[in-house]
Amino acid sequence: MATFNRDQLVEFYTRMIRIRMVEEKLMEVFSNGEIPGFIHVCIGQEATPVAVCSHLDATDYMANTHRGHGHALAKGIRATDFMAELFGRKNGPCRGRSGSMHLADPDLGILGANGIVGGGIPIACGAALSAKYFKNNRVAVCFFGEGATGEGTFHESLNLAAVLNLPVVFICENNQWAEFTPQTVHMGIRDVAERAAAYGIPGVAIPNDFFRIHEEAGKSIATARTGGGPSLIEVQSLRWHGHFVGDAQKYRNPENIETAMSADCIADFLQRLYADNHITHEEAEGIRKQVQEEILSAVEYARNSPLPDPSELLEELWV
Ligand SMILES: Cc1ncc(C[n+]2csc(CCOP(=O)(O)OP(=O)(O)O)c2C)c(N)n1
Repeated sequence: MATFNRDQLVEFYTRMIRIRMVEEKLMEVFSNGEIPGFIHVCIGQEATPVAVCSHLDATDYMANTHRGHGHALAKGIRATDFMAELFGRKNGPCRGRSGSMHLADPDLGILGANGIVGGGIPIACGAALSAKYFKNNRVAVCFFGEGATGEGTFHESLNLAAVLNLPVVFICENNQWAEFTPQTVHMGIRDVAERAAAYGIPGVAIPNDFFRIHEEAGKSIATARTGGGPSLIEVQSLRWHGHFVGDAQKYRNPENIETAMSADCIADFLQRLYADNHITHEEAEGIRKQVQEEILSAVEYARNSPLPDPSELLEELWV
């Protein structure tokens, strides 16, 4: 922590708490029927997108998953644009067509969330290949779950990234559940990071701790940017909520949920800030209130935004 000043630490906290509070609000408005489609929240996993994306520029690339709200917010999407898109409104970055699971914003390097498990991994490699070809100093990061690492696309992508020495960092957010299946049932190893060895690239498994993630992501991204090639970082956590909002989790032991919620990456981060006198309880509460107001006004903005006109449906459709 010694390497960070107070303003940086406050900014990291603000970004993490923004993700959490956006998702808490989304759970509410989704349950009211205000948002179409499905939503998958990343509550309990906020440290990863914030720590990783703090090393990226807007011109760097990011591909992510169906559990992608945190990644998009961490990569820099504004709360108003984000909400407009999730509410299916015309002024969202995808003109209301993406919803939660396919949110993209190329101006911010957000190549797209993906409803296809593992679908973002080769897309990140493609972006990294373009960065290498054009020598523009950009890197690509790719977020995915441990379930995605059983897909062929994960293995093909890591192999290709390794042999082409691409500037890409693979970030596995291992929350130990793939829909309704625990990791122990579909995988013969505990640390996904071991899979990196099969492709001759570095792989590391770390806990859901902001400072550790920041450190590892910093090293991997710097290596990728300076021509050192790809690497894999696995962050081990435990999913707090159901697979999607509305999932009653009948398949899951309540003790497993309690264990998940007892390890909170944001609370841990804040405790360390308190312990080192970087922030007071009042200041932290002030940040929460400020973020809450920002989110409430983003929701109002989205509610008051226009719906797309059905006559535009086939515009920008390429087949
Ligand atoms: C190619 C593909 N296979 C199966 C599914 C169904 N599916 C949706 S999410 C999911 C589990 C994903 O688990 P993981 O990759 O660990 O991500 P998490 O949901 O835990 O973030 C599955 C199997 C899908 N959407 N796409």
